[in-house]
Amino acid sequence: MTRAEQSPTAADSGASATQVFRANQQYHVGDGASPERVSAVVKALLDGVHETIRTYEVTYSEFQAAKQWLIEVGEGGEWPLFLDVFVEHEVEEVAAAGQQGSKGSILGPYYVPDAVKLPSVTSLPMRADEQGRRLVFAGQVLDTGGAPVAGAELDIWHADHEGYYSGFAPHLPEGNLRGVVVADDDGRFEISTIEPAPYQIPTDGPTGQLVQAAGWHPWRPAHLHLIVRAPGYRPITTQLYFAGGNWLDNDVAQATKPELVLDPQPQSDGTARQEYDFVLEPTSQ
Ligand code: MBD
Ligand code: FE
Repeated sequence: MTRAEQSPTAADSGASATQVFRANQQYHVGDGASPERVSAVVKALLDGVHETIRTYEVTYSEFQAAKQWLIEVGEGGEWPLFLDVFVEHEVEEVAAAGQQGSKGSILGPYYVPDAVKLPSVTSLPMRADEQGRRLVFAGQVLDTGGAPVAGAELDIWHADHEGYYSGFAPHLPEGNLRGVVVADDDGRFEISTIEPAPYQIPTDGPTGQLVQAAGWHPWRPAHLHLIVRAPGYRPITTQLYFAGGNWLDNDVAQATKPELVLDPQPQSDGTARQEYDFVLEPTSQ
């Protein structure tokens, strides 16, 4: 196969993102919110739509084109992609208000639960010829009082050297560059992997078409995803970026924060090393 034939399409990643979301989500339409809250939130959302239509004198053909686009986002399975790129950062900011411990960021559409469990000093699963600069990511998980969190889990996943995620690109082996690393009794970990490339929203699907039609760019800066968790602590979902990388200052998903930028230092063995500690906040009292 040529590289072009192997390249994942928007449909590959969109359909799998929707399947993964439906398999994992614990929420159901109609659960939880009171009629008063549903009414208030949905009315505010619709008020915004109506106001936009009046302000921009939106035409019938634009209205019908929008309807067509919305149908295609659903059929292409791109609602997780679209919502995580353009909306999730705001939900994360509201959720994080008043929380202590390490900074978080958005989950995104490419998390797959139940990755392989790995010891505290480990390499992520990768291909024999995996490309990219070698990265050693090491540190300690502490609580807000400064005590180590023994056995904390670092659920880590990231894109490869071309910006593709395993599970959402048919040419990649299942579980590639994904793992649940279990910290040692001092909360310490040392993870060997490769540096990912920036992520590009697929240009052949409806989200990419919108981005192009609006003259925006489709890029996220290179990033590692992590969920750091331990019983009795609030889990931290976060992303870590790389100093000097492209798109750091204009992430299409608006999910960067200064505290989340790494600067791995080149070592004599050719790897780059980064120390980073996580701080977890206790859930109760
Ligand atoms: C990603 O890799 C990602 O992390 C987010 C938040 C959205 C789209 C692709
Ligand atoms: Fe990502």
